[in-house]
Amino acid sequence: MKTRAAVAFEAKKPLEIVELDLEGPKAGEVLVEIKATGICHTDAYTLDGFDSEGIFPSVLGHEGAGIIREIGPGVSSVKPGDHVIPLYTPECRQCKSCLSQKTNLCTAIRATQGKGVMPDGTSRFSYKGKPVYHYMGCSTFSNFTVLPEIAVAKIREDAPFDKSCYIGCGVTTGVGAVVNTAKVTPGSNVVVFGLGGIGLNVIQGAKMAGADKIIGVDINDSKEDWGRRFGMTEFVNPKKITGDIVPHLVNLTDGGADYTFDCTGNTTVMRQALEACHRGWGTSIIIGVAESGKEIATRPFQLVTGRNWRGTAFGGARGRTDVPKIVDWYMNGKIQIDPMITHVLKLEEINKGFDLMHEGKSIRSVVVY
Ligand code: NAD
Ligand code: AHE
Ligand code: ZN
Repeated sequence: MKTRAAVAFEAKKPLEIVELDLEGPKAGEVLVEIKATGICHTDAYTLDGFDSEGIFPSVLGHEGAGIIREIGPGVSSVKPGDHVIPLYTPECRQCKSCLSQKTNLCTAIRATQGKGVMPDGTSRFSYKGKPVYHYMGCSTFSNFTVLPEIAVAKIREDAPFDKSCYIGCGVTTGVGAVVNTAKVTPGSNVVVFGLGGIGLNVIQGAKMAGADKIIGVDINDSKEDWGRRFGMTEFVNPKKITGDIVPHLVNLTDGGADYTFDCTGNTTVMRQALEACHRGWGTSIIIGVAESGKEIATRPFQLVTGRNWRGTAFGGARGRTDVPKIVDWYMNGKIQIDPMITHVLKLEEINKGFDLMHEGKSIRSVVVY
């Protein structure tokens, strides 16, 4: 079949809207009609050539929602007509990682996913007879996409696609980092670095978890109002304070934060986030994805004296199990999504979504097919 898609032909070039050929689902795979997709900073990072797994030409996008239109042989957990959210972190429930119950990082198809192909080693997308690669196993910047059955979460049918797509990455990552990874306890002091599409969800997760102080840190002053809307109690612009941000935050939190979250992808910020943690128990969670080749550093003494440094992917969520619950949280009003979707675009306008993100003018842009 044919599908309209925004293709990344080369790094650092705008996406091009073209008609691709799409092969139907093979055994264990499903064809999904994508109804809406968010644009996450990770898409921009890959398009900008910062991803060590970046492959071109490819169909980016990993924050979508849609409807199953066809199933391949052997598929039993979903059927045509089901509403689904594609999962870049699948849940096979059979691999060592899934069975361990210690991580959400299913390994069933991770190797082929990182190479831009389906589990059989081939791409379903092509353009003028040449393969176009998948991205993060999702490729939601295409109106139709093929996914392994283990990489879709079936969700309730009354959830609007143009909002629920955000649960495919940003919402789950931010809220999940708080509740699944950090397990923030009531009364905690929390510092969130980077108040974008992820950081604001960390803030709303921290508020939900009953955190006391929720301090937001961003170099863009316009993010202060955004943070306060979701529960931030104090705002710090590191460019506007005198001296170093770390002692400033340590002072604000009576000796250091119980939990800090990096939602910037900047390795200098990651160090600040760790060092702003309380001696003896503070935990810093890395969410941001750093550019290829970048490394983190700190004095080992920071860890010797009891600070913990951890990371999280997809908020520690087990997709097929947890995503439908997060959709319920949204539908029941436990978490907010609507105000964070600042821009709704047509596929033809997708590059504008990247520009708005880089200019700091959007929280989330959503493309509706
Ligand atoms: P975004 O562009 O919406 O937000 C980033 C925010 O960080 C902006 O508000 C920006 O002003 C702020 N910022 C940038 N540099 C800063 C600095 N030095 N100090 C303080 N604030 C700074 O991006 P997003 O979609 O929220 O994504 C944030 C990060 O999370 C990205 O690195 C993205 O790749 C990553 N991410 C990781 C996961 C995961 O599973 N681990 C999932 C989604 C996104
Ligand atoms: N491909 C990169 C790593 C990118 C990365 O860490 N991705 C996160 C999700 S970001 C979503 O917006 C993730 O899920 N990581 C775990 C995994 O298995 O990829 C690189 O450095 O090569
Ligand atoms: Zn993402």
